[in-house]
Amino acid sequence: SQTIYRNDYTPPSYLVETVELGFDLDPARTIVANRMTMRRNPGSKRAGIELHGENIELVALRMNGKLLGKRDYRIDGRLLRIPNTPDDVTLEIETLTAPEKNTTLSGLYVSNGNFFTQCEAEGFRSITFFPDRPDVMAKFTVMLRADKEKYPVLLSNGNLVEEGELGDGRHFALWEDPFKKPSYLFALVAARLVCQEERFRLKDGRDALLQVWVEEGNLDKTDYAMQSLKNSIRWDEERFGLELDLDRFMIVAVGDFNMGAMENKGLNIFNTKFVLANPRVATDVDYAGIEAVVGHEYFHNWTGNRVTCRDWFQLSLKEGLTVFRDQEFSADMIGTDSGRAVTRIDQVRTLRQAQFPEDAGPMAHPVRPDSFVEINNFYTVTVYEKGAEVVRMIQTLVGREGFRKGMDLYFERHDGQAVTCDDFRAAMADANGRDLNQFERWYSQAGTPVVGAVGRYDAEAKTFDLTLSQSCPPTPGQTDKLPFHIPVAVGLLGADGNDMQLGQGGLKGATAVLELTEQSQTFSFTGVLEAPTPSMLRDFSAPVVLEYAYTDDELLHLFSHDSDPVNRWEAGQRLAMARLSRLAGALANGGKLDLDDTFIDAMRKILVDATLDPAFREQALLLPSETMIAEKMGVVNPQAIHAARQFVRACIGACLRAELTSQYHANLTPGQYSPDALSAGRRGLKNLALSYLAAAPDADGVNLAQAQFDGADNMTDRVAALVALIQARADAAPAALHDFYQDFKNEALVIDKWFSMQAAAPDTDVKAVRALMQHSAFNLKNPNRARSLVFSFCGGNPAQFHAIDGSGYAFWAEQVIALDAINPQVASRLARSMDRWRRYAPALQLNMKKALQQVASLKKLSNDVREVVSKALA
Ligand code: HT7
Ligand code: ZN
Repeated sequence: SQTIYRNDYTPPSYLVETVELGFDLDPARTIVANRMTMRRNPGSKRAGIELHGENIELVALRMNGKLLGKRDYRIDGRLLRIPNTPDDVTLEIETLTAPEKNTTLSGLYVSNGNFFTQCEAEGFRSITFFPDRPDVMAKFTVMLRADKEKYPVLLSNGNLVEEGELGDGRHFALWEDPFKKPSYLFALVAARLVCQEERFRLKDGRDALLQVWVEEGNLDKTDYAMQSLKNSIRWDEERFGLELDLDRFMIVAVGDFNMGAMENKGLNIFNTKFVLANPRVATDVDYAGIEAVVGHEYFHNWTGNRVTCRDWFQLSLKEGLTVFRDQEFSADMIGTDSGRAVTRIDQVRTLRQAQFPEDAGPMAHPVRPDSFVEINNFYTVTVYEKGAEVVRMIQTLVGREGFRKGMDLYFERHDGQAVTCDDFRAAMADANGRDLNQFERWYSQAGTPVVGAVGRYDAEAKTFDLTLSQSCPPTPGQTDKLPFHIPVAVGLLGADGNDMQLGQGGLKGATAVLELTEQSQTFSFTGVLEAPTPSMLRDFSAPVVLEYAYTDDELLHLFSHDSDPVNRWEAGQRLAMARLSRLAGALANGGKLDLDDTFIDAMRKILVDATLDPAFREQALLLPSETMIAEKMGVVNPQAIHAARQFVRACIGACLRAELTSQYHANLTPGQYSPDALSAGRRGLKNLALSYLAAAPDADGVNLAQAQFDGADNMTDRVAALVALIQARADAAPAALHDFYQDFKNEALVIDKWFSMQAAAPDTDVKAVRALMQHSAFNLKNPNRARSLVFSFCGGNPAQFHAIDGSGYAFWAEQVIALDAINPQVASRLARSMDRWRRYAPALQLNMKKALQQVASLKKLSNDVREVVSKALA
C-alpha cells in the first residue's frame, strides 16, 4: 500500500470532453462500452494518457479508430498507460464486469436483484478505464440496455432523451447530462422500482419533475423524503439564491449501501434508512435524519457538483460546507430560537462524542489532510463535522450577510471548476475585505485546541479582564502547532442572571465575539458594575475545549440563567461530568458512591420549568455519554464508567420520581403522530423521563414502560419503551422483544433497530452477540445489518465490549477480518473502534494490542483496514 501526498498533486495529462457510455446490463456479465474524446491538457508536462481501472476485464481498446495491440499500451497494476499520444484523441474501450460478484458496494453492483452504482470516491474505475479523478470533468451520455421484465426502470444522470424496445425482451434508455461532471458523480440504476412523483414550481417559474423511487411496498413511506426535498429546494433558493439547474431530480432508495446517500448529479442514491418513513416504522430521530440527508445531498448540487474538488485532499471543501448548509437548513426548518439551539446542542454532542476522540487518536488528521493511503478512510467526522465548524466560524467572523457575499463570489469565480479549500477561503476573505490567512491553520493543523480562560474583576476600576490562552496537543506528524484564529463569543452575567451590556468599542451588546489569534491575549471589559459570571464560547463559537475554573455556584447560575441556551446546557453538562468522572474514579478504586442534592435540585428546576421548550429540557437533562466520560478520564475503566452513569440515572429516577412522572403525563402527544420539532421534543422529554423512572429501583417505571410499549401508536414511543425495558433488565423485556420482532419482521429498517437495541443491552456479552448473528435475519453482507449488531456492540456497549477476558476484542478481530473479505470500506469503519486503545487500563490494553496485531499480521488485508490498524499500532 502506498501513501499519497497532497503536495504531489499534478494536473491531469489529458482532459476528457465527452463520454458516451453503453451498458449491456447482466448480473453475471455486463459489457461496458466507453467512447471518450480527450484533449491534451496544456497545463500538464506528461506526454501520454493515463487511465485508472480496477477489477474489470479489458476486451478491446481503440485509439482514433485503430485497434491497439498489447504493445501499444501497458497495464501497470491499476493504471493503463498509452505513451506518446496525439493532442486530440478518441478512445473506445470495451470492458467486462460481473456486478453480482461485487460485494464491496462500490462501482456497479447488485442489491436485491437490482443494479446500482456508487462511484465516490474511486468506484468509477471499476466500471470502465477512465482518468478517475475529480479535476477531470466531462459531459456524459449514457445508453442503458437491460431485460425489460426484470429491470423495467432505467435511470441515469440528467435528462431522458429516448427510450424504447430492443425486440429481444430487452429495452433501452438514453440519458444525457447537460452539465460537465467528474466521474465520481456518475450513476445508473436498473431496477424494478416504483416512484412517488410531483411537479414542483421553481423560483424562476420552471417546473421540475421530482421523483422518489423505492421498491414496491414502500410507497407508503416516501412522503417525508419528498417533502424534505421540496423544502430543500425552496430553502436554497431563499437563503443562498441557488436554484435547481435540472428539469428532473431523482432520489432512489437502496437497501445495501456503504454510507448515508450519494449526490450523483440529478440521480441521488440513498440508503433506505434516509428515505423510508411513516409513523409505524420510523422514529423522530429517523425523520430528522431524512430531512438532514435529503437536504445535504440536494445542497451538494451546488456545493460539490457545480463547484467540485480539485483532488480528494480537498474533500472538506464540499463536505464541510455542505454539512454546514444542511445544519442551517434543519435549524431554519424548526424556525424558533430554542429549536435552533437544540440542533446546535446536538451538533456539539456529535463533535464531542466522535470528532474530539478522532482528533486525539491515531487517525487524527487536519480538515484538509496531507496524506492518505485509502481515501475512503477520510470520509470522517473531522472532514465533515469539524469541516462544518470551520465554515461556521467563518460565518461568525464575517457575519451572515458577509457569508452570503462570500458564497456569491465563490460561485461567480468557480462555477464549473474543480477547486481547493484555499479558493473557498479566498472568496470569503475577498468578498468581506477580511484577512483569513491565519485562519488557514484550521485546515492544516489537526487536533482540538484547548482554550484556557482566566478572569479578573477590578471592583474599583469596574473592569473585567479576561485572559485567553491557547494550545493544541501534538497529533501524528504534527508536534508543534501555531496559534489558531479562534472566535470566542462571550457574555457576562450579573448576579440577577441578566446579561450585562458590554460597553467597550466593538464589544457592544450582550455577546461579544473576541478574536483570539495569539498564544495568549487579554480582553478588557469596562463599565462592569459587579463581579460577572462569564459565559464563554457561546453557541459553541469554535470547536475547542474551554478550560475555566468554574465553581459549582457559577455553573448553577449559568444553568439557571444564561441567555445563551447552548451555554446553559453546557453548564449542566459540566456539573454532570464533574460528578460522573468523580464517581467513575471512585468505583474504579472501590470507593463509596453518593450524589449531592445540589445536582439533583438543579436537574429538578430545569425539568419542571414549563417556560422552557421540552426539547431543550430533554437536552439539559441528558447525561454525557459513556464515551464522553471516557475521554475525560486519565485511564479508562469502561465498567466503572457504566456503573457510575447508571448510578446517577437511578438516583435521578428515584429522587425526581414525582416530577418525572408528572412531566411524563404532561408531555403526552395524543392524536395523530407528527414529526414536527415541538411534538418530537415533547416525546423526547417524556421518553427521557420514562428512561430515568425505569432506571430507579422500584417497579413503577418498568410498569409505565410496559404500558407504553403495549399502547404505542408510533415507533418513537414503541422503541423508547422497549429500550427502557431492556436497559432496566425487566422481566418483560424478552417477551416484548419477541412481539416486536413478530410485528415488524418484514420491515428491514425496524429489524435493524431490533438488533441494535439488543447489541447495546447491559447483559449482552459476546456470546449473546454470536447467538444473534445466527438469527435468520442477520446478514453480515448488508452494511445496515452489520452496523445494527456488530458495530452497535463494539461501539455502543463499552462495558461488555471491553470485557476483562478480552473476548470482545477477539470478536472484533474476527469480524473485521470477515468483513474485509466482503466489503473493505465497512470493515475499516469497524476497525476504528480500537483507535483509543492506549487509554485503557493496562490489562485491557494488552488484549487490545494483541487483537490489533492479529489483524495487522494478515497478508491478505485491504488497504482500508491496513491503514487503520497500522496507524493504531504505530
Ligand atoms: N459524498 C457522499 C460520500 C459517499 C461515499 C464515499 C465513499 C464511499 C461510499 C460513499 N457513499 C457516499 C456522501 C455525502 O457526503 O453526501
Ligand atoms: Zn456530503
